[in-house]
Amino acid sequence: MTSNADIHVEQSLHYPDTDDQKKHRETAKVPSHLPIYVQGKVTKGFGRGSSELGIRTANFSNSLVESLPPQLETGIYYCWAQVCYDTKNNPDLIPPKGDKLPKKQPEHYNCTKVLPAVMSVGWNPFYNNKMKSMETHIIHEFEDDFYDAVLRVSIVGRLRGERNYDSLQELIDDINRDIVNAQTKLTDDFSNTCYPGSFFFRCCSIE
Ligand code: ADP
Ligand code: RBF
Ligand code: MG
Repeated sequence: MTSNADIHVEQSLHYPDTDDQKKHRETAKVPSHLPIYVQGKVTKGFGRGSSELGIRTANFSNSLVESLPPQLETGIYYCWAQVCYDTKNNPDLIPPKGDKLPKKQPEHYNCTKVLPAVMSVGWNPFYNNKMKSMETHIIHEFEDDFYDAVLRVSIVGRLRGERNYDSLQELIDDINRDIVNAQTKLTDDFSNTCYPGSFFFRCCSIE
């Protein structure tokens, strides 16, 4: 069993570079403050991801967003993500079945494998939001919602800044391009150094 002592903590972390990361940082051209590791509970937003965009995004709490390091500028990022389901205190949460759940698990939790993701950090200029948000779309089909589960994200690299659009379709098209670009970026050597076992647990392997 793996320790789950810190699983509830809402936090962002920056670990020193591993030797592997040092080696690949030059070619990947990611800024020195990345990757940033963030974990926190999945909270409710405006529900627009599913109702308007058809692209759901798991939102972090306002307090977690307020505690982000200032170096993390607003924009769109490619990431690694993992969802952890508290099977003891939140039995209504239904973890995905099959090979998305590695066999070795921490006590009282079911954690998915580490999955590719895209993230938006900012004020969503298209919607002119009043609060800054941090929203992650995991590039995986989930059968069920996972509000209240713990989401862990390793923010690997920035794709672009936030934009405004003349139509909803242009926003959707850009997000779909981000998803394709993220999938390509996440195959590079640096990205592959950004899911260390210390954050995601050793039990979870890449998809
Ligand atoms: P909200 O505004 O409440 O965040 P969304 O319409 O963006 O609502 O839907 C987000 C919710 O959908 C997440 O909190 C999660 O429970 C669920 N969900 C299902 N599949 C995914 C996915 N692939 N990526 C992110 N969230 C997902
Ligand atoms: N909102 C914007 O207003 N402008 C953007 O450029 C933008 N890019 C996004 C890119 C990705 C990959 C994702 C997941 C979201 C993006 N959003 C953007 C946020 C989007 O408006 C938000 O997810 C929905 O409002 C649902 O909360
Ligand atoms: Mg959302």
